[in-house]
Amino acid sequence: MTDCIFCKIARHEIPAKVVYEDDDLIAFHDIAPAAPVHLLVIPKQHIESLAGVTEEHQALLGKMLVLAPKLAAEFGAGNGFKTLFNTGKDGGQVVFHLHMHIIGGPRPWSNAQ
Ligand code: DGP
Repeated sequence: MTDCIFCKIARHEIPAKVVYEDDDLIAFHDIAPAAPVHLLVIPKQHIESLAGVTEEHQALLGKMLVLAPKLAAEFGAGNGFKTLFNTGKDGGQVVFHLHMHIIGGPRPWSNAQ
């Protein structure tokens, strides 16, 4: 999906503050952070949302989850963080490329996200 903003970030066609990258995943700072630490982890492969995953994506999703505590600790949220997948319009999803939010860091910050 060439018009997808996160696909463009994954292809380095538009800038992002990238914090991690491998063959399958890329992680970068959220443009509108909801907490001192707010990272997004996305698969490079275009998957619309968690509602679009199948058994073939199990390893990819596991890889995203295993990465979360490592990035959280590295970027200052080692004392606690939330992982969040907004899924679908009613789930508050705005960008329709699967992404995992990592939100945390020293309080106070709002739980609204
Ligand atoms: P949501 O689809 O509601 O789960 O959240 C999408 C998130 O993506 C939102 O927190 C803002 C972030 N975002 C949207 N566009 C960009 C962008 O171009 N660059 C970066 N770094 N983040 C973005």
